[in-house]
Amino acid sequence: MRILLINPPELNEIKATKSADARNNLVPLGLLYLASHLKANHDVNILDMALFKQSTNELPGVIDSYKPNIIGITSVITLWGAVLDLIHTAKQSAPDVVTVIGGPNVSKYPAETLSHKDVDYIIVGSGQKPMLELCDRLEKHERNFQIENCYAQEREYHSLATINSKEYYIDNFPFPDRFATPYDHYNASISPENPTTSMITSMGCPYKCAYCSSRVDQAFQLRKETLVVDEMAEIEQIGIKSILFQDELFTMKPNRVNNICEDIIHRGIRLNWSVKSRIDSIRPEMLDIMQQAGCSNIHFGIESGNDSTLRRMKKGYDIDKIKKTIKMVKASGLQCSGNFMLAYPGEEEKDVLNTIQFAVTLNLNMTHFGITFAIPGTELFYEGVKAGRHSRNDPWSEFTRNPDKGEDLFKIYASNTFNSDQLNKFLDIAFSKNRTLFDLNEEKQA
Ligand code: B12
Ligand code: SF4
Repeated sequence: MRILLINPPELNEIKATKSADARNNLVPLGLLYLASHLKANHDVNILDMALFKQSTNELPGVIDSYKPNIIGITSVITLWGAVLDLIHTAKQSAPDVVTVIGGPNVSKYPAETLSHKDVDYIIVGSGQKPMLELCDRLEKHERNFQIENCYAQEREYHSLATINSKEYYIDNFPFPDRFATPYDHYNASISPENPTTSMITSMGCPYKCAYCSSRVDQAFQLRKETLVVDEMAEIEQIGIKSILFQDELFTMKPNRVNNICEDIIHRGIRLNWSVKSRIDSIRPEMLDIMQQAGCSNIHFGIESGNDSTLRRMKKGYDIDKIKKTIKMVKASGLQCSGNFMLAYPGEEEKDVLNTIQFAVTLNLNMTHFGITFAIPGTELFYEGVKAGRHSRNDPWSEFTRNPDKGEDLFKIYASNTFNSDQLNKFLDIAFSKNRTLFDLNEEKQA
């Protein structure tokens, strides 16, 4: 079978932040994982429309020349409108093509997703195993089958019981196929050298922050340390210079961090890399060896400058801890960057401004701000439903059936205290007072 995997364009994206346009070009890692697994039995092509800033009307040309039997599209919540556009366009230009949607956005609302008749299948959770089985069965012209974690148009839904079973552990599958897209086109401003690729050493997160979909979507799994370093060696051989580790929490287990770093040093791997971390999971003894092994930056989900908000978020740390950790990391010579959420439910204007000012005082190498929105399935989302904060009972259900393309997400933001003008003003202030991706990009180009 010929399978076309698509990373949707960010053209009609609903923006929860200002810096979406200044984003870097990052590899669609989930699709690279799928490609390496599927290509054992099938011919696979990835169309990275985000990288090449392509529009939906360029899809028929690609379908004409590649003639795929199956089109698989990845989805995040803010690109749902673009995903549906692609699906409709695909079916219009090739009515026999089988369409499959996967990725973080499809798990919560299978019925709503399949209310779009052009969607033939959806796959929830890790896609490698069910997608391969689906493609194999379709190749044999089978029609009546049940595949775990795969929902079909106009059929009974299957149980999701195995979504997080051991079978879906990432180490059971081949490394991502980094030649499936033009690896030398990907870059990140935070990387000292490009090209940059992404990698994961774990999936999911054991913490329980109220707004985060990680614990809802994915059981926590750690990869084997030696395989992590094997993959890094492969990346270095390709000629890639930097890695962004996309794990939610690279630094959670100090021993593991130490073992990985020692192995990197021992094997003489010379790559730059950066990680994401929690404020309370950094141990001083990690910082030296991480730097020796090539780490240049730690990105923290700091989120707020208010203790009361941090408590409502269930972050498990306070402002004092944030200050101490940032000071410690900076003193080690590593760069620090941070993420902040504005307009968390319960916040008044002074709290939002306080978070912005707090970010200024931390003087990070890069800061990023977004307006809080309630991702389906999270505690914050259910709190909002209970408190009647959303204009409808479950706005995402309606959104999945009928996304309002071109409009912004403000009407379904988590807080109902501020209007869109106020929220935009907060973003303007936050981005103008802090060093953001825009500044980093400008500095790199200069
Ligand atoms: C890197 C990243 C980004 C990058 C994306 C760049 C890129 N090309 O990957 C950037 C910085 C642009 C980004 C932006 C945003 N992100 Co983001 N991001 C991530 C992050 C940290 C890593 C993604 C990753 O590589 N995962 C590892 C791979 C292996 O897993 P995967 O992508 O899920 O793929 C597997 C399965 O989902 C499935 N699958 C995926 N696609 C498909 C397709 C088919 C056909 C099939 C069958 C299966 C399948 O199989 C894959 C292999 O097992 C995740 C958190 C995480 N650790 O996963 C958040 C995450 C995906 N992001 C999230 C969000 C909310 C956003 C933003 C909306 C934030 C914002 N407020 O602006 C924007 C969306 C804009 C956009 N255009 O994507 C949420 C998604 C929630 C949701 N339900 O949609 C996540 C899960 C974080 C979280 N815990 O809340 N993000
Ligand atoms: S916000 Fe970060 S630490 Fe909290 S649950 Fe999500 S990934 Fe884990």
